[in-house]
Formats: sequence, structure tokens, C-alpha cells
Amino acid sequence: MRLLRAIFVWCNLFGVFELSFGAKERNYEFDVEYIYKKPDCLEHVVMGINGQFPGPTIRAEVGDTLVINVTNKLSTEGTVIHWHGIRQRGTPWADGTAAISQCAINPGETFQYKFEVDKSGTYFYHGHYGMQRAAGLYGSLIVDLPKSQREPFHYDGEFNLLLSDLWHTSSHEQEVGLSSAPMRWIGEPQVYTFNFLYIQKDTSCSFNLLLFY
Ligand SMILES: [Cu+2]
Repeated sequence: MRLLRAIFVWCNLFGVFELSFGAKERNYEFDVEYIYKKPDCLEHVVMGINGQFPGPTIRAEVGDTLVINVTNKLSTEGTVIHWHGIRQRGTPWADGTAAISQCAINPGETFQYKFEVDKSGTYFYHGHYGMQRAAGLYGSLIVDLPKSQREPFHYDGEFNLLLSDLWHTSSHEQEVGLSSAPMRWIGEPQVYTFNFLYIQKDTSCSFNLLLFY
């Protein structure tokens, strides 16, 4: 019995040691700003991160801690980023929902999000203030199993799909229309985006599908 208990304690200790030994802290600097991009054949102002639209992909392993310093480089608006699907156990203040878990980050200020990713999956992050997600503030967040664990299925490759839609009117114009009386409906989006690919719905442009980069 004593031997069994010793083995149990040893395994537990080893498990804890292995978990903390393998987990990493991953650091990101995100500068949120409006940028000019040409997601279709027309130039638009979109929300970007570090000059990219969609924002950079975050990739981590289960047990890792993400440390993301988000700097608001917008001149007149607050911003936050919500980590969609992340459980935020023990870190509810890092959930990134304006007026719920935090005040919006003021222009020129930086907020540090620090949280653990405790479950594998394909997630995404997005702006959670006003119409900022529709303006383009989003990106992928992928949490892999630790290398020591096998996924329960086989596959030949991996392709991450990030779907969204895009209007030719600005998010500010959409917001004013939606809150007007009578309301002005924003209508259907003009463009569907698939990561760096897009499909244009109208035919005023000379192409319908284009490789974005
Ligand atoms: Cu969400």
C-alpha cells in the first residue's frame, strides 16, 4: 500500500513537473489602427493589427500563457480584443469585452491581456467595441495539443479558414444608419472574404475571385 501511494505521488509530481516544464509564455505586440487595404478591387479603410488585415495568427499549445500587449493607435476611439472561445479560467479581466470585463483602451494607451489557453481548438479573436469587428478587427487563434499528445484522427494537411464579410460603406456609416430612426438597414455585404481570398458579389470589378497575397 505504501509502495502504491509512493508511485501515485511520484506520478502526480512528475505530471505537474511535465506540464509546467512544457508550457511556454508567448508574447505578442498588437498595434490596432485604421489602415488602407484593397481586399477587393476597391481601396477601403479597414481595422488592422500591425499593418495586417486580417490580424496576425496566434498559435500556441495547450497550457501556454499568452501575453498580448494591445496598443490603441486609433485617434478618437477606444478598443478592446475579445478572445472568442477561450475559457479565461482565473482571468475573467482578460476576456476583452468593453464595459463588461474592462473599460475600453483609450487612444494612445496599452492594455496587457495575459491568460492561459487550456483547451485545444481553432478559435478567433475579434474587436468587441462598437462595429470594430465588422471594420476588420479579427484574426485566428489556434491552440494545438502538446507535441507529446496525438490527435485522435488522421489528416493529410491543415488549412485554416477565416470567413468574414465586408461592406463598401464604412462601419461608422453603417452604425449611424442602424441607430437612425427610421433605421437604415446596411443590406447585404459586397464582399465575402476567406483569409486572403475574396469573392466579390457585384460585377463592377473585372474579377470575382483573386488571391489576396
Ligand atoms: Cu466572439
